[in-house]
Amino acid sequence: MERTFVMLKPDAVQRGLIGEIIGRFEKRGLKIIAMKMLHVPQSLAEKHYAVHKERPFYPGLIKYITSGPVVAMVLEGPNAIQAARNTMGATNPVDATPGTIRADLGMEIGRNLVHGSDGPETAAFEIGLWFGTELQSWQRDLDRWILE
Ligand code: D4T
Repeated sequence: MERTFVMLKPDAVQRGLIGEIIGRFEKRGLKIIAMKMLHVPQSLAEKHYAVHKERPFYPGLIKYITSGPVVAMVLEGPNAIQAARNTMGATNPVDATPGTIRADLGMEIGRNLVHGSDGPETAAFEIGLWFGTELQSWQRDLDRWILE
């Protein structure tokens, strides 16, 4: 079992797409084991996007992510990191495959609706940063019909 961090960005919340987007992860079979809505403090945004600090888009990215509430969650499942990223689609919605969240609902990279961890180390870092270490999974009775 793998865990990944996923965040619905402020455009997803403002556009009333929380249910639509979470529904796609949930229906696919990724299990939500933690979730919260919050206004991202500047300090958390800077820690989350520290790897992009020197990039030209960094100031706009921080402004965007702190511009309104987000919905942060931890998803669990086999290959959860890749499964979530494939459900989201390419970073730039114009390159994303139809059927993915970003292709179906987005237009530009600076409003790409959703974030998902890009690897096991990033996932561990981001889950710790946003939720701490005390996460508990739960038994889903449907699992035997979703997972072999
Ligand atoms: P996130 O981190 O939001 O899930 O996106 P990705 O993992 O798919 O992509 P990323 O880390 O390369 O980019 C982080 C974030 O920065 C925005 N961005 C990125 C941007 O506004 N302009 C750019 O040129 C790039 C490369 C979008 C996602």
